[in-house]
Amino acid sequence: MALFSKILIANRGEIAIRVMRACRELGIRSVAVYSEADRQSLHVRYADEAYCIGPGPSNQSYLLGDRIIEVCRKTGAEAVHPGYGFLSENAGFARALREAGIVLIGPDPEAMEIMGSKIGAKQAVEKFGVPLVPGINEAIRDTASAREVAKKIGFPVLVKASAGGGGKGMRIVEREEDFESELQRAQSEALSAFGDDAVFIEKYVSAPRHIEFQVMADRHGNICHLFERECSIQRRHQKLVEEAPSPVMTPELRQRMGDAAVNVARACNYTGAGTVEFLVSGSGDFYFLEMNTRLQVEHPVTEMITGVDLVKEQIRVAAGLPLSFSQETLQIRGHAIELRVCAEDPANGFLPDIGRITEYSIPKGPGIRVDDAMESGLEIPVFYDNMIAKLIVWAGSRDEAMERMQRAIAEYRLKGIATTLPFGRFVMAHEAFREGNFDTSFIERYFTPEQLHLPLTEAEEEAAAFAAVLAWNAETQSAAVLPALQTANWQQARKQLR
Ligand code: MV4
Repeated sequence: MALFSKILIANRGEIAIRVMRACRELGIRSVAVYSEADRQSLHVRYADEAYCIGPGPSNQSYLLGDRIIEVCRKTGAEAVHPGYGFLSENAGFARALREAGIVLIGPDPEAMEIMGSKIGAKQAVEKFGVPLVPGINEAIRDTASAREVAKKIGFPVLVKASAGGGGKGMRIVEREEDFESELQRAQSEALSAFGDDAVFIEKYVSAPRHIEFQVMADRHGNICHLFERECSIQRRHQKLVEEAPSPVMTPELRQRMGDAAVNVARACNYTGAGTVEFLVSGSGDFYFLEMNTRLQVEHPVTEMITGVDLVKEQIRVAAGLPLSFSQETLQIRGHAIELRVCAEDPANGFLPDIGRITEYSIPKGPGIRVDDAMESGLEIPVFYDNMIAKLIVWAGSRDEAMERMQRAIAEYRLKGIATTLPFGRFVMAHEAFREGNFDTSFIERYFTPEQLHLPLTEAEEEAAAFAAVLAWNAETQSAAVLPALQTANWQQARKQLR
């Protein structure tokens, strides 16, 4: 069976380039779409052809499915890769593509719909024996009987919007007497945020870990999991550091959670790459939370430990080929950590920062991968999310991976805006992180802006100085200055160039 000859990438930034790189290696031509704000963007230049689809705001460009389908028709693209965000989990878009005879590189709209409703998802997976947080798996209609259930499972309980996800539309209810008012508030919030007032309740699991499993399924009945990612370092449901494998996983727990993840995929006839999210309590119990029916931002850590190119695999599966691996052939090798480099200021409540990047050069060397779409002089458009790059490291062990991440952060040169790089440095140096002893409350519990100013270690200082020399050299276009700096005192070079 042949793969596609042309794929349209309905996204921008680093993920668009990530997908186009896979296309290039597979001999598939890539079509970019872009907004007026992205004329200068690298994904436009990386693609074989590129078409402007509208003004900067997403709802006038990247979210316009009809316009994207029009570009497919015009260019003869046979398939669409939606990346993450934008239209990636939009069942209506998946249906429109199907009707237009264009392949979506992703699951069927039916699977997106089941998992798009948290209540529908819980009902579907329950039949497959997947563990769920104790609660009500249907929309609450009668407040009085819901209150009785809440009493039975015990306060605090969590009221969640069925149409929500990623923490949107969640309310903790600590005391029985607040139940009715909190429930009403949750319903009206859900209605205004999602146009759907369906809410359900769960027992509140305090200070859980967030561990998710990568799954992949083909159209021949094969479903595999590609192990877990630990994603507990989050702030307001925004992940900042992810790693694979999880430092608390045991082979026995991995087996049970992996089986559950495969069953979640089975429950919705899933095809392609997906992620099954679990909460893991302090006592090691795990519960299905939700399934994300797309490729995730943090997919590279899984690629690094398994050696599987998830985007190529998605493309193969979408073209009707079977998975190129089986559960038995998959193995975990080493350890990978990802840091999201976002344009926000950890010293100032992680407030988004905007502006132009005046200096930019990325770390290099063994075990380092940077997925970005950035160069010096580029401005970060205000319309989209503020992730500039993903810094991913791989090493043979978790300890070595943390040390490699520290070197990589030190070598990363990014000036003009505030980023989460110093925050990553804080995490890598923190004892609780180093020991693997943390949960979703890590940032709340341990982070204060003062801790961004830990003095540089000797190793960090040297790595930064070397990167500064290279960057300066590249900028002045003069290799002749390098020997001069090599003979000069390093202390001098550091002072001059940092
Ligand atoms: C929970 C929970 C505790 N108990 N459900 C947040 C995102 C959404 N996917 C579900 N979330 C949670 N659901 C019960 N029954 C705590 C969270 C939660 C959380 C989950 C994963 C990662 C970070 C989190 C941060 C705060 C709360």
